[in-house]
Amino acid sequence: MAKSSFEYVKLFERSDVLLPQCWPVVRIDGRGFHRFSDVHGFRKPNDDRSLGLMNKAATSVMKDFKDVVIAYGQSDEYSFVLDKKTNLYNRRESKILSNMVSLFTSCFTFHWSEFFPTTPLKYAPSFDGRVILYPSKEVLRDYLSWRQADCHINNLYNTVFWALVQEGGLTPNEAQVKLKGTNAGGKNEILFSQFGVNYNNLSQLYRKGTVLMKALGSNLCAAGDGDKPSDTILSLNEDIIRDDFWKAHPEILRDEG
Ligand code: DGT
Ligand code: MG
Ligand code: MG
Ligand code: MG
Repeated sequence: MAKSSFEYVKLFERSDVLLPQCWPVVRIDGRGFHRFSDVHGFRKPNDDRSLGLMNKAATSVMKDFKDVVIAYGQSDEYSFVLDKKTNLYNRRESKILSNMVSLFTSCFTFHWSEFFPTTPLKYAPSFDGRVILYPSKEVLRDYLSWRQADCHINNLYNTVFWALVQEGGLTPNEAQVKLKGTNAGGKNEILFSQFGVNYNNLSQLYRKGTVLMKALGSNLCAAGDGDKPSDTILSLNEDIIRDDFWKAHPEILRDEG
């Protein structure tokens, strides 16, 4: 068939093929979730319903996009690490990114009422997304460590902050002033001496975030429900900063050639 005289417009498109030999990481983050969490009455500092819904949406994304080798989530964000050799959409960045963000967002909305049965959605949530390429296992691990350290820092702050406000009777402003300049030890001390809370005994879900990985015949508890074993996604709340996790799962970032 002859080409139309309009075909030339395709020349205006640009290639956005991701570099080879690198691990693509897709990170999505809730847009304006400060407001979204307020409007929908999220519990402070952590709401198990929203964390559960985030994990559900991420699990769905991982089941659909089989080249995701590991995912890490906390708060309103999730990072999906694709296999270094992925050929998903011929490594076209905008195809990969837009499809993953779109599926995540629709799953978040689709499963909303399972996690928030008594809270109707008041407006349509959305997520931003970016792709970052990491050229080595070391930098990729540092990326994931950065996100998990962020989870810990924010969670410790939020846990003390809301204890001071909800149980200590301080105004948000007073709590902020009290915490200004305190280090981790200082915050732990306030939690322990004033509220009898040992931070290290709080749920790992809050302190460590969530790691999703493929089951690979493992008999650990699975997030899957009646799926083929190959489809089963494991949900863990482990430390991924130290070497132990990566020594136990060398297959995740296998790096031959
Ligand atoms: P953005 O990402 O630039 O569009 O703006 P935000 O507002 O989404 O900011 P971000 O992503 O830095 O921070 C996440 C917000 O989501 C933060 O204000 C706290 C809120 N959030 C996330 N998870 C929870 C939760 O479990 N409980 C409550 N109360 N809030 C949460
Ligand atoms: Mg953001
Ligand atoms: Mg956000
Ligand atoms: Mg965020």
